[in-house]
Amino acid sequence: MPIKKIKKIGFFLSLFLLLFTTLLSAKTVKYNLKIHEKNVNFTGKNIIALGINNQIPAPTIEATVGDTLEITVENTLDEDSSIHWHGLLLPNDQDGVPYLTTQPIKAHSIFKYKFKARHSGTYWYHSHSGLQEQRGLYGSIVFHPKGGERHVAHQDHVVVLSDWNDENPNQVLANIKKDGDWYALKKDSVQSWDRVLANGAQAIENRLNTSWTRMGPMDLSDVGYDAFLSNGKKENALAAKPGQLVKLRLINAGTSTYFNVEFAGDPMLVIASDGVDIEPLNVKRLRISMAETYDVLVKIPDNRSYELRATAQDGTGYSSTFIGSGHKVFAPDIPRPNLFLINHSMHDMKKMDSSMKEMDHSQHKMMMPKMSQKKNKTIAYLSNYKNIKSLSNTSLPKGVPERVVNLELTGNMERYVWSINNKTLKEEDTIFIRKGENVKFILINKTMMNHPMHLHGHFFRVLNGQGEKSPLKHTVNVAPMETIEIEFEANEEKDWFFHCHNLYHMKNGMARFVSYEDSTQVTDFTRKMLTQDHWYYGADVSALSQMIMGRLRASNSRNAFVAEFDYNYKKEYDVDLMYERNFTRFLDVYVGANIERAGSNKKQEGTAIIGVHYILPFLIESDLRLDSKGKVRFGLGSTLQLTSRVKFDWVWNTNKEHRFGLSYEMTKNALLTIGYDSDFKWGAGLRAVF
Ligand SMILES: [Cu+2]
Repeated sequence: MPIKKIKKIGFFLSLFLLLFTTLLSAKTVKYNLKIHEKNVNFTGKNIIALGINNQIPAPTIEATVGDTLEITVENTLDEDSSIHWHGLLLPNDQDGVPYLTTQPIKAHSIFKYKFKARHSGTYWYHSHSGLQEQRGLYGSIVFHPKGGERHVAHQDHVVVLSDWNDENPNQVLANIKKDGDWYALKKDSVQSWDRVLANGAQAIENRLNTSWTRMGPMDLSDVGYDAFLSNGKKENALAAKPGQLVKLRLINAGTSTYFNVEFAGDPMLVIASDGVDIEPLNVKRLRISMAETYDVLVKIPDNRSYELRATAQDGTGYSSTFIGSGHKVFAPDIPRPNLFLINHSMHDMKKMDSSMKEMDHSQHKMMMPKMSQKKNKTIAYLSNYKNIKSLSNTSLPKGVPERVVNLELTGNMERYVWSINNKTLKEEDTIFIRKGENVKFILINKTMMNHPMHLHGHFFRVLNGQGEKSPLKHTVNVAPMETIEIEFEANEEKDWFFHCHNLYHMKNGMARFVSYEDSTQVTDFTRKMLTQDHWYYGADVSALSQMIMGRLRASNSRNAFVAEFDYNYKKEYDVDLMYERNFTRFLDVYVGANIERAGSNKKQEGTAIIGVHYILPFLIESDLRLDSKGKVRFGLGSTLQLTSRVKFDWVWNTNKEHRFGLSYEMTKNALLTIGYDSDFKWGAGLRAVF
């Protein structure tokens, strides 16, 4: 046989063998997941949570790239559920966003997901229905690369971080709807004036600056949690021998908590972000946003047990994993951040970063020979993306059309409504894109909170100054007042969810559909099911020695029905009934009626009223109203938080009416109050908020 022909046969034979072995090694991986109610006790109290296969977190889904996953999910709950595979590239109808991409898994029914593992890394899955994620429906995903892991370690574990509240999440949401600062007292993070003064001139200047620009004081989280968990426990132990290298796949499955992760031993080597390998970074403290994942390597130096501690960013608690054997070595305590000394302009955020100086870690090479790097530097605190570099060139295709979309992240803390370009999902639902173009999102955070923005079904590049090596991610945090640009290749089809991964922000409007423009699957029904605008109720009623007064309110994201009343024991009363429409963070317009019985003749009088509420600098609320008798009334009022439990309320108007009072919060629902009213004079009593 001529050599040429033998070569040819050899070529085809090896091609065939390659194909054959690939087919042989690519297998179908099956999982059965059963969603059910589960009794838990994280805090000493028995609570009914939600689990999968009797676990919180749910079982790890593990596969190798090329495998086909068949995951049967059985929903045993009395309500709908769903599973979203966070960070995975997969067919649109497997993405698990109920009504948008996949039908919800109805109560007491089964759904079979089937998709291929297309890329390696650490990902996770969670319910995308209601607030079920907060109740325990989350688990990890590990996809191994075909040829083995890039970084070989002696051990490989997932560490799923989460936040837990004994209170039902729907009640949590109802509370923060009443008052965005509802949990500040529980967290001991009330930003009262006594604390501002105690923090000195800089704190006073910050507060005056922010209130002049009509911003409320910022907090790092809205919810006060009862526990923080690593793999479903406050404390875990992982056995490891001295000298072992341990890979930890960190996943933040918290619904509204950022974690600062620190290891008690030498700095961690961060090797992947959101499932994608990066140029390794030595990091002492790592900030992980909701829904992000980071892979890190740690080394166990000796016969002791080293703590990996994940501290909630607001400093209200932590969970631990002790790795090794023997005596415990603790990670350092992270002091609670001083919110009074953080100024939130872009400029100052940068100053903060650079103040966390990079420290030289010269002994590092000796301690951990296998983990040493060319650049022998340790980042003291990795809290943003500027040092993260992709291993490969991530540039988008050249010479294709580019679409730029400006997205302002906006919100109204007073009403607890979150939005994009000042519109909730209900008010504006779709960002249209076209297949084949490069899409750039410019994310401009106009609020005092962080927003971890997540795009389904795509990896985007974070334009962090690393050029061709800009990292690929599926979730990017945008800090208060910060602007971040991301870009991606529009190479999918249909519709994908894009939203803030703070569950409470998403639920209150900070979300969009990113739709390929020829897609027809978003219907009126989709909109009806996904953009429900729930009504919330609140009451604030005082029973005082001289009068009874209060305010009842029913509201959704833009509308409110409000009743304000006072009544004294001379049977005089004054009632305002109003329908209020919200336009901007600062402006509401209302119409309604005033019913009054007062003065010497004690005759009841009714008038129609129309007016505006407008927020002035220093967060003073103004009220300008006209009644059907042609009378104009102008009023002002505000609340000053004097100490963490004492507040001072005042109102004044051009009818020569005024009222002021001091209230002491015994609990969030019950207050003692003392006050003066220009008509009804001094009195004291009880105030109830519910
Ligand atoms: Cu958010």
